[in-house]
Amino acid sequence: MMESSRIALPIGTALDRFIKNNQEQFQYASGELSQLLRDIALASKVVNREVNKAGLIDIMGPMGSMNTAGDQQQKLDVLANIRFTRALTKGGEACALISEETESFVDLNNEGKYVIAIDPLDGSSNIDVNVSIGTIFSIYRRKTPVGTPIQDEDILQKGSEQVAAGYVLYGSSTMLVYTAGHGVNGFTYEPSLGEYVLSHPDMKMPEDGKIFSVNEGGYHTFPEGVKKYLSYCKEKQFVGRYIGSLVADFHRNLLKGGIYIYPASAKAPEGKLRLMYECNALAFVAEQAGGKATDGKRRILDIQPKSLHQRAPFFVGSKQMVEMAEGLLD
Ligand code: AHM
Ligand code: MG
Repeated sequence: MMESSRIALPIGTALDRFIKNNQEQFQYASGELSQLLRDIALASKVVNREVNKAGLIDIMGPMGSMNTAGDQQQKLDVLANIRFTRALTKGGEACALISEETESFVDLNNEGKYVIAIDPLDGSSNIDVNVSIGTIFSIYRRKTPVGTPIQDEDILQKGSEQVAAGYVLYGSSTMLVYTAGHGVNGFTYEPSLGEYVLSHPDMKMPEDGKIFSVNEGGYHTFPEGVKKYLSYCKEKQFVGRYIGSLVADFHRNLLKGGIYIYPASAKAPEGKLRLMYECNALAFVAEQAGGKATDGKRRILDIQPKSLHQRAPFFVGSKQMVEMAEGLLD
């Protein structure tokens, strides 16, 4: 049979149209995954509107409650969680949600075939100070038959089993970047149209780069290998850039070439970032763009999660930079 040749869609194509046109690239081309991506995009538009109003109305500041990781919840964290949960529940394609904001997974008690892991609003320390923040999402196919109780094997899947993943960056413009395992595409939100439009087709991370992004406040507690790598970056007079919003730091390095590091430390032996809803999605995007992601010893996507809120040291970015860092770790 003759292979049909795909015509690349032009810059400016609306996200909906792009998803529809690429539907048969999904492993299980049924339209449900496309609908899930559309639900996520829709919820992100609502969150974007709220993020943009944050300085104007009284939705800023701490809630006075803590999330499961012990962080103080911000009103916008909570709002974003509500928006995404509502959109994904209504759609019916997702049967379970794993979120940074809830202790155990949420069973949606439906016939959905997909499991979603989401950090609805990452970079909480930047919410109040008008600095970029993001949403991170991973989509998995459930393993056990629909109609039976959800099991650990549906929830605790390795990153390599993601069928799609991505992020939304609420920055100087709002962008949605995702992969379904066939490269990475970036869409910029056009507020007057209310649409995400293709602005960054087939994104590739530069093989090598000069930007290193790490919170050096904990330097004295970092493993020796990380200290050595940071010395190397400084000897080479690389550029230090750290926003403290994972999505924003990752996105800049994806475009310009760089490495983001959140290492293990004496204080946090497993690092800070959460494997299931922070690291895995960005590791998938990085690899699909030609980059690399490791915990220092293992490929992030190969780590078998044992719990929902498990943490992992995270080294992600341009392939050569990550390999160089890895080579110096014990
Ligand atoms: P959060 O989920 O509480 O927002 O924490 C995750 C964030 C990342 O966005 C960011 O890269 C990192 O924490 C910054 O941590 P630190 O302030 O320790 O540098
Ligand atoms: Mg987070």
